[in-house]
Amino acid sequence: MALPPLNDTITAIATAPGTGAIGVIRLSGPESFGIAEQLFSPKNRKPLSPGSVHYGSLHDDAGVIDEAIVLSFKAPHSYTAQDVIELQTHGGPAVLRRVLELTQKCGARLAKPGEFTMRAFLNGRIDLVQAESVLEMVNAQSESARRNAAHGLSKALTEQLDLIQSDITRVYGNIQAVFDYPDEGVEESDFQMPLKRALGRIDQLLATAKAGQIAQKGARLALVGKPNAGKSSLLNALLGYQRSIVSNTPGTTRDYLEAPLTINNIPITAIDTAGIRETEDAIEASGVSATKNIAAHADLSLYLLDASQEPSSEDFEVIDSLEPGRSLLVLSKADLPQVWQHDFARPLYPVSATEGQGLEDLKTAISEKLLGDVGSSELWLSNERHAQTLKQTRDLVEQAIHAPDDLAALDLEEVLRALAEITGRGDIAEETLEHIFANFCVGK
Ligand SMILES: Nc1nc2c(ncn2[C@@H]2O[C@H](COP(=O)(O)OP(=O)(O)OP(=O)(O)O)[C@@H](O)[C@H]2O)c(=O)[nH]1
Ligand SMILES: [Mg+2]
Repeated sequence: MALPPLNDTITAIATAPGTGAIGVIRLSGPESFGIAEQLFSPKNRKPLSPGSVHYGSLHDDAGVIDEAIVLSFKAPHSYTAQDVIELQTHGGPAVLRRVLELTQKCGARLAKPGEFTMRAFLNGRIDLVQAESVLEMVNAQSESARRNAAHGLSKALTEQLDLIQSDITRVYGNIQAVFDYPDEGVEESDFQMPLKRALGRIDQLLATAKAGQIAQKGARLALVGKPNAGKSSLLNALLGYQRSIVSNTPGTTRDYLEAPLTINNIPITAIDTAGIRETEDAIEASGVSATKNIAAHADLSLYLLDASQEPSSEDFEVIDSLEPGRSLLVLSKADLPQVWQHDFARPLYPVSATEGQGLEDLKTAISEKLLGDVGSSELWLSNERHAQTLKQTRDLVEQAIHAPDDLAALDLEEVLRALAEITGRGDIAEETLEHIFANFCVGK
């Protein structure tokens, strides 16, 4: 599959499907102005001039379709760096479809997903990291995801990558010089130091990858424990409303149940599960097996231990099987006297779902566990492609540090290629571009 052509005129509805107050049809390419002039009659009868707003009506042979406002942008001062027209109409699906049809009739081609942004990238107006940040911004559901996307758009990540690249380029150049003048040798300060600095920068970025992914995609939080431990009550307390049935009959929750919530700006899917126990009941048994599966795949599990009940051997067994990095121990019903003591060699968070005590501390612990110690850092690596490529880059830099000059040079060539692949400044496979832009919506 080849990339779509760059020099024809594309059209798409840029606003979300459904009914809205305003809808936007966007055109990009050499015929944009010509097409708009065929369809649009400005009230003041003046020709479209970039930088000004025109009010008037859109019409076909049969008459007026709708009132419209037209924005026009001349190349290269536009989103795509081509001539761009935005037609704003009322946001009804019928009017938008009709205008879209007419732009096609006048010669525009229906845009592919992300094609406007792809043009902006291929025309050199933005780099690939910025293009991907556009997608992140459109999809951002949480404040942290939005903040990350804004950093990407403002080139904060590109600037970090540039710093890494400049150290690598410098060392690569120094090695080349030694090939030409072998007697000189590469000084420590021209080899080890810049490479170690680059490695430090890469590691700093990679340390934020998990937090970035969670900000982008959200996290799955499983509430697990024995029957009656207070899982459904804790879910309801975190949500602030009654979502899950609570009763003092052990085994109340038999199937798992998901509910969305936000904790310290992190989008979270909380999952209430069936209490873990050996059971003869086939339905409950299948719920218990689902619970174990959910806990194994969740980003974080809260294991609840009832303050008013001695933990059982089953509790200890499950706790032993939990990864400390992906679980928190919760002392539930902390308003009741605690009838047992045990040192788990890790914190136990006391919480009362009925009284509300400990909930805020638990939320803080949840967000710290999910984000690691990078919660306060400015820039997170939120894109999986960037993280994967940067991981490979890291290994190559590490290898180069310990390699003789000729092999180090080969590693560093690879590093420079990988960095260019992230920003899209080097040769980049068409399939990679297709894959990236296929995730966009049409009109972006
Ligand atoms: N005093 C007190 N009682 C609680 C608290 N949380 C839950 N309970 C009580 O403990 C019982 C069990 O609560 P649930 O939330 O249904 O427990 P569960 O873990 O979901 O139980 P299953 O669904 O059966 O696995 C109910 O009678 C709750 O009212 C709490 O914080 N304090
Ligand atoms: Mg329950």
